[in-house]
Amino acid sequence: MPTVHARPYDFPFDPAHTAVVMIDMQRDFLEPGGFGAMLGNDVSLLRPIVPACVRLLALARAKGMAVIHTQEAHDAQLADCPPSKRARGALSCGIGDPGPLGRVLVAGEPGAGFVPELLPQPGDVVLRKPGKGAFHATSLDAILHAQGITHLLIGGVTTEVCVQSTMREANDRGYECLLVTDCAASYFPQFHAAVVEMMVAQGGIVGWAAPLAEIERAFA
Ligand code: C5J
Repeated sequence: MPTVHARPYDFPFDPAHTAVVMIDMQRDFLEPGGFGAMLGNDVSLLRPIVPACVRLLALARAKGMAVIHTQEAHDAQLADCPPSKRARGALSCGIGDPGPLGRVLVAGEPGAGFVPELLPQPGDVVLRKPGKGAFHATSLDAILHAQGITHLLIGGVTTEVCVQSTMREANDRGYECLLVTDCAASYFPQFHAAVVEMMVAQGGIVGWAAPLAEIERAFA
């Protein structure tokens, strides 16, 4: 069985029961003119992880692991967007408003789409989610159960928001989770680093963490 030399200790996993969960690698978070930029962030800080994410997805497909892409987006009527979420930040151009990448964070609009390097491929699961955690108001738990998935390799953006929320939700549901550290990023590098420490502290209270090279090495 492949075993990742991870923090806080080794992480063995069976690829047949493991999914790579790629969180919200959408234009709305990575490109100028999207939701992340509307919030005042320097979106260029997220792009450096794209090549590693491409490698992680290629490895997953080559080794028979399930691939799940999550997508934070709302329906056109914003019926699944709590008013509190829409109001947050008091943005002049916020969720549902027309922006340079189409209506902000709305499914089917250009901004809600994935960055071109990470487009879903046949066989991948695409999971739209209205919240930050990927288990909230979605069928993710049922999808994972149906496929016999017990272990998750998690990447995406942003580390301290949707990635962290999802990893905590997954941990509480009994999944063994490893955060792929160089496949996740934040607009705040110090938050990324802090989340990694939080996850692995106290004997891996939320899970494990390792860079992609250690996952590749586990298969070597
Ligand atoms: C945020 C996310 N940051 N995908 N979403 O609003 O982390």
